[in-house]
Amino acid sequence: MAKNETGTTSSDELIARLREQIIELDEAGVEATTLAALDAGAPAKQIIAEGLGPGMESVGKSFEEGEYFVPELLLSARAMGKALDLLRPHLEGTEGTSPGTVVLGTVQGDVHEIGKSIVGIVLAADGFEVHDLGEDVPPQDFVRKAMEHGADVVGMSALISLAVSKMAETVMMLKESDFGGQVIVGGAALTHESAEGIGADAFAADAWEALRKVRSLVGGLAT
Ligand code: B1M
Repeated sequence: MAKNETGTTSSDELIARLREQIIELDEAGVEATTLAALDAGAPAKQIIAEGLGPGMESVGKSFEEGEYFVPELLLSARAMGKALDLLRPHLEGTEGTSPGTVVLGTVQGDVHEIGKSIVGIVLAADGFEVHDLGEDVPPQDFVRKAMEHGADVVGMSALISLAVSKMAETVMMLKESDFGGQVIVGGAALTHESAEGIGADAFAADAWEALRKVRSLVGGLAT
């Protein structure tokens, strides 16, 4: 790894290393490099968007190509989780009045929770009151929790194609209930078009777009 004139590794190089360490399933390396990247001044958002995220993308490709199997997916997810724990304090911190309440979860039949958790962390960092229901959440739980917390927005994530029909069912149940708020969806199984097709009010491709859209949905700082 190249070092600059002062003998330190640049944050860009550390982020590139992080991408490789996710692919190599090197959990200890991922933790050490995440800390080093933070020390080198890299923003947590950049570490996720340019290091960890692309690393996971590559792991997914290797899985598709039959080079990696479920145990490798689990190891990459564990390394990503450790890195997120280190990054969380650098994404959180807004004090004061909450701009709104969000109930969040991964839909029934889908256990992928990393992207959804990043969305939750980013929203909480902006001051939103976030109730994360976790993964594999049945439609009726989304409705019950949305009503219980008086949510302004329900956010749902789906990564596997088979879960999209459950998401559609959940959107329909929310719209037919007394929940008067809005619904945002995201995750690799969705597109702008399919989100519209299942009746969601908004779609976001990543956590930061989700933040802009949620702000806009609650009538705050629209983009
Ligand atoms: Co699985 N998996 N997996 N997996 N897994 C995918 C999703 C897959 C694309 C891999 C592949 O084939 N290329 C594929 C789905 C194919 C499909 O249906 N189209 C797949 C499969 C097939 C499976 C199993 C069926 C494998 C099996 O058992 N044979 C199984 C499914 C089980 C189930 O859910 N019922 C399975 C299991 C798993 C693990 C449990 C091993 C593990 C998850 C562990 C965990 O989450 N704790 C896992 C993993 C790690 C992956 C990949 C490699 C990585 C997912 C990830 O965390 N990405 C994934 C391949 C890939 O995505 N390229 C894959 C990083 C994360 C930051 O990105 O979640 O997309 P993502 O979130 C992004 C955006 O999508 C967006 O913001 C985030 C970034 O800012 N976003 C939102 C997400 N949610 C949002 C909500 C919003 C807005 C934006 O608003 C509310």
